[in-house]
Amino acid sequence: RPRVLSGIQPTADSFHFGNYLGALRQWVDLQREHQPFFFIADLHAITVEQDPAVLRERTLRAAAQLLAMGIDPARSAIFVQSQIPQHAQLSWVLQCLTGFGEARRMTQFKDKSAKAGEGAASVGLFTYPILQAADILLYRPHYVPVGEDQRQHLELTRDLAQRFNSRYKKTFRLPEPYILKSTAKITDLQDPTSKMSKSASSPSGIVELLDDPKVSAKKIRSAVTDSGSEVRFDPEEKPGISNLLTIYSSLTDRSIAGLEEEYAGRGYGDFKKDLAEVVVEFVTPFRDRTLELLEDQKQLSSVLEQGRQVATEVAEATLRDVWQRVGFVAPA
Ligand code: AQP
Repeated sequence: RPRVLSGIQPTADSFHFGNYLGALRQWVDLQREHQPFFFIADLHAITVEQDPAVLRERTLRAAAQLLAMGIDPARSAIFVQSQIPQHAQLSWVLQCLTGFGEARRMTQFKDKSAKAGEGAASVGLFTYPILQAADILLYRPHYVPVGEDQRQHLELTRDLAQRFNSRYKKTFRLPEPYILKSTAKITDLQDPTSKMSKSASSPSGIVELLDDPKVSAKKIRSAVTDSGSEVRFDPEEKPGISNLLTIYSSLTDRSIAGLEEEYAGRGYGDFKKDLAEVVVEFVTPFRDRTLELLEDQKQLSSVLEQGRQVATEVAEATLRDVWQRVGFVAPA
């Protein structure tokens, strides 16, 4: 079975609709016919300051949410990145293959460091995409399911894999991004030309899966819409309505054309009211299930331990090849 790998940062109390529709839903679907490795990216989380107790808590909440959305530990290895030391070790080798200018071109770093203010961004935030390349290449996956914002990092990953392979010996598979066009960029409910993002969106622009469902419904009902009154998919002219149509369509598996037809002549109010109900129906059981899973920390730890063991086996084998190819002397 082809391998897939992806990760998510434990940097909020809850995943949001961008994370879920852009990436996590594909994780769930892909596990049927692939061999998945899914990790909680706590090493990435500390590229910006984190409270240690909160980080620990959020890591477990992330694991519970993954299980609640249908990641099955019998099919997928779910693990915590910091428990596999090979990620940081491979990252060092890849950093030594990355040009400074090449790293500086990463747009996510440019955006985030600009926000942090002159000189305030950490070196970790700068080298983040290289750690991400290591996360991926260690497991030699075929596909990496992510949102559109990760495409450039995936390209860097492929470049580094190719560079290592040609400088030393073919070691890494060149992974393909797996980006679903329809949900590649879920946008902010209040600013529908920007992506929904935990660090950039205002509270009313972002729907969190673990929020009180009533609050989420209200956010949908007060989402910014566009001029006119026609429910029509047109991301250029109607970014707000198009984003809501995307969310509606992917939560219900109904086609956008079918939804346009259903709401023809009915105006935005009806449409948003119905979508708010769809959202409530989705998040309510998800939230209950997550909270239930969080009650049983023993079970969560055992899922993560099982994942750690599977991941370690693969990561150790890859790193052994890398160390040998780079020219490091093996211990006697
Ligand atoms: N708005 C989005 N639309 C589609 N996909 C998205 N992803 C994130 N936002 C959207 C995808 O979610 C996965 C997890 O990404 P992450 O752990 O890097 O989460 P994140 O980037 O921390 O989420 P945010 O909200 O985007 O955080 P900030 O604001 O800190 O950058 C990835 O596959 C990502 O593509």
